[in-house]
Amino acid sequence: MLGFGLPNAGKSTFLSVVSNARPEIADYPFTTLTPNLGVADIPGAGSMLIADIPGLIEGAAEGKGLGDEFLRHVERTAVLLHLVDVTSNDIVADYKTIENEVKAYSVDLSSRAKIVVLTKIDLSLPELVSDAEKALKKTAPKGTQFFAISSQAHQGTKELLYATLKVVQTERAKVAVAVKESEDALPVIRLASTDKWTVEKTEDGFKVLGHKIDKFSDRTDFSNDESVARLRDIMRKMGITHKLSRMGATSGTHIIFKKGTIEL
Ligand SMILES: Nc1nc2c(ncn2[C@@H]2O[C@H](COP(=O)(O)OP(=O)(O)OP(=O)(O)O)[C@@H](O)[C@H]2O)c(=O)[nH]1
Ligand SMILES: [Mg+2]
Repeated sequence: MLGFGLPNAGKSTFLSVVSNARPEIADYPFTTLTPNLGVADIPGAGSMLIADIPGLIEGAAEGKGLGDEFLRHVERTAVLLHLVDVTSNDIVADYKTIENEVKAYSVDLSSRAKIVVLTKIDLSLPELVSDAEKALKKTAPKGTQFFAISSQAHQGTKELLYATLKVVQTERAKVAVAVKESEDALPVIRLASTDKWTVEKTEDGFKVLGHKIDKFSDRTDFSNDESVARLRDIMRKMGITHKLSRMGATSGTHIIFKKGTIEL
């Protein structure tokens, strides 16, 4: 399971309360600079590996803040916990900011099981917590599970752990992807191979290959601006454009697909 959210949302505090990890916690953004891992033992139910990643901000997919590179840890987790600070002035905006950044990430995570967690409820009032939950329910996809917790007061944390483990176990059974035993014997779910892509620098530009992107590029009419614009959009959404820029491609650089070439 992996917890993500805006900086200061209470991710590391949650990890410290439910697992053996002792991450740094502080009342300012970007306390966590590299991911923290912990194991949560859930009496009578099992145990679960938990990852706490640095906070994401708007523009993370383009490298803002600490960027989205830590989201790669998401690729190995069955369940995502999106933590939202209930004391924020605009909870729905916070939620949307993070969801948009995750959407812009190179791997399609839309089908990954997700639980939304309101944090720090000891600092709020029950009716405000319930209002926040109602507002988020309108925005979140149907069927999303919601929890409200206070890590500091140990309120709701146990219930959240049990529910998360249940989803982890369901996903393990359901998801038809490779499952291997990791060193500590915790099952790890791998990224579906169809979403993977590679970028290779050649003499003429950059070659882009991958099951899904090949399908899109095969359907592209390379002589039609609109069709090429659509391909560019897909490249951006899959994170390929981001990778290309990091590798030194600039506007005008040739990007070579199986059946045609475009300029970045
Ligand atoms: N009152 C209260 N404060 C909390 C709770 N959870 C976290 N905090 C406080 O919120 C602040 C941020 O907590 P962190 O756990 O460091 O937040 P984070 O999401 O890991 O932040 P980054 O690593 O910067 O992304 C700290 O001052 C915590 O003490 C809670 O349940 N109740
Ligand atoms: Mg942290």
